[in-house]
Amino acid sequence: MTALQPLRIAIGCVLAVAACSALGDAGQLFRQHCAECHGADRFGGIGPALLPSNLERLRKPTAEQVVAKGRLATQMPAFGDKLSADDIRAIVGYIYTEPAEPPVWGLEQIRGSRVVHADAAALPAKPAFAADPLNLFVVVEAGDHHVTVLDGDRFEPLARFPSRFALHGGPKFSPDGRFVYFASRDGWISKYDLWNLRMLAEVRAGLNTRNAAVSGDGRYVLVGNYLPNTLVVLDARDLAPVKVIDVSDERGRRSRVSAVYTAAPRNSFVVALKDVPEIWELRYDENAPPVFAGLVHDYRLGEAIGEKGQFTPRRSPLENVLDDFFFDQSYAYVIGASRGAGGQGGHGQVVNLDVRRKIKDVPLPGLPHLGSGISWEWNGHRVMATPNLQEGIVSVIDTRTWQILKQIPTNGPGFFMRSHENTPYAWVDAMMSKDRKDTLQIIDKRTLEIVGSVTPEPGKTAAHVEFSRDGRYALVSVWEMDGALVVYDAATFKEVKRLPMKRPVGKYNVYNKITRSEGTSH
Ligand code: DHE
Repeated sequence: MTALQPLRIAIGCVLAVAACSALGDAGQLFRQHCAECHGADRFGGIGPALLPSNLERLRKPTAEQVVAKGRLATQMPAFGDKLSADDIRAIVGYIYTEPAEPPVWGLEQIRGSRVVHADAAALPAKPAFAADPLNLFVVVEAGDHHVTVLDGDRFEPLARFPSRFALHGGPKFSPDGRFVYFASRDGWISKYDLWNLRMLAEVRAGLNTRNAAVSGDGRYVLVGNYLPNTLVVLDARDLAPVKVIDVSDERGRRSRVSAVYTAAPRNSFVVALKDVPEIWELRYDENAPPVFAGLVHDYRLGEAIGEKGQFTPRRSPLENVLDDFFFDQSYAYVIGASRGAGGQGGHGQVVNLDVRRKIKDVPLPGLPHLGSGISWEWNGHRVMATPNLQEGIVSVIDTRTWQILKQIPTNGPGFFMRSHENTPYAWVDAMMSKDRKDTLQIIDKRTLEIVGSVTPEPGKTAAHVEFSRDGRYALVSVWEMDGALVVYDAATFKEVKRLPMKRPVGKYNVYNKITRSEGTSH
C-alpha cells in the first residue's frame, strides 16, 4: 500500500456516505410525493414504473420538466409549486438510480397482478353491432393513452376506452378476430373483446416489456421482457400465467428479449434476444418433440433429456445479435439486423430456422426496419421491402437469392411501410426526415418507382399506414397530440375522411392481421 492509499480510501468512504445520504434524502422525497402513484418500489401503480430501464426513452431534463409541470392528458400533477428545483433534481436522480435490490417479478407477482373484469364465455358470442367485425380497425392513441375501435366501412368510432400507460407494438388478435391483446411498455397485457366492446382481463407480465404474440391456435400469449430477463407464457383465455422462462444462453449469460413473434405455420413462437447471439424457437403445441438441451443440435427424435418440447427453447446460434426481423412467407427464413448500440449496421443476415444457422449476409445499409417489412410478387417471384430508420431509402430484396434488387431513395429515414394484396402501391413514411416528415411517399410495386405522395397536414409528422380489409382505403396518422386519422382512397390518393385523434401511433385492421396479409406486419 502506498502512503496515499489510506487517504484515498477515506475520501472515497466520505463521498460514498455523502452520495448515500443524498440518495436517502431523495428517497424520502420520492416516498413522500411520488410513491402513492408510482409505488414505493418504483414498479408503478396508477402511474408508470420509474426504474432506469423504463426511463431509457426519457431524458433527465425532460423528466425534471414533467415533475415540475405535470404531464398533459395524464393524471401526473405539477410539483413545481411544492418542490424546489433542487428537490426535483434529487428525485429525478433517484429514479434514474438502480434500486439496491434487483427487482423481482416472477410467477407469484404476475399471478397477484391479474385482474379479471369479465368472463368471455358468459358474454354473447356475436358482435353487438352491425359493422363488419373483420373490417374493424383498432387505433392506439398514445397522446392520451386510449384505444379507439373504428368501423372500417363507415370510418365511425364504435368505442373508445382508456389503455394502460404507453402501449407499444402492434396489438395482437385471436384467430377469429374477436379478441385483441395489447402490451404496454410497463408490462401490462390487456385482453379486450371486440364483439362486446369490453375489457376482459389484465395482467402484469413484466416490469419492462417489449411486446407480445398470440399463438396461431389462439391458446397462448407469449410476452417478451427486458426486465426481468424473462419470457412469460399466458393462457389466452383469462391471461393466467402458465410458465415463466428465464432467458440466458447455455453458459448462464442472461439476456433481454428484443421481441417475440408467432410463426403460425410452424406452430411456434420465434424470439429475438438482445444480449446473446441466438434466435429461439418455442413450439406451443403439446405434440412438440422434445428439444435437445445442447447448443447446436436438432430436435431429439428418441430419448428426451427431461424437457418436454412444448415451450422449450430451441436455439439457433448466430454470429451477431439480431433484434429486428422479417419472416418470409414460408416462415422457414428470417432476415434480420441488429439495431441497438454495438449493432452491426449495414449487415443483414438470413437465418434458416430449420437448419438453424445463418445462410447468407445481405449488405443492407443504415438501420433497416425489417419488422416493418412487406412482400409481394414481382416478375414471377417474391420480393420484400424494408424502410430504414437511419437512411432515406427503401431496400427491395429478392427472397429467392436474398440479393438487393433496388434501393429506392425516399424523403428521409422512416419507420413504417404498408401495402395490401389489392393495391399496386406501397406507402412509406419518412417520420425521421429533417424537413419532409409530414409526407408519405407511394411506391409502385411493379416499377419500383415513387409515383405519388400525400401530405396530410403540412409541418406535422405523418406516419404509419394500414389498409382497409379490401385494400380500397389507406389510413394514415397525423402523429401529433391534436392529430388525426386521415383516410385516403388508395387508388387516387385523395383524402376521403379525417377523424381527430390524440397522437394515433398505430392502427390495425382485424382482417389483414388475422389473414397475415403480405402488406402488413404480423
Ligand atoms: Fe417500436 C412495433 C421495437 C421505438 C412505435 N417496435 C415494434 C416492434 C418492435 C419494436 C420489436 C414489433 C412488436 C410487435 O408489433 O409486436 N420500437 C422498437 C425499438 O427497439 C425502438 C426503436 C426503441 C424502443 O424504445 O423500444 C422502438 N416504436 C418506437 C417508437 O419510438 C415508436 C415510433 C413510438 C412508440 O410508441 O414508442 C414506436 N413500434 C411502434 C409501433 C409498432 C412498433 C406503432 C407497431 C407497428 C406495426 O404496425 O405493427
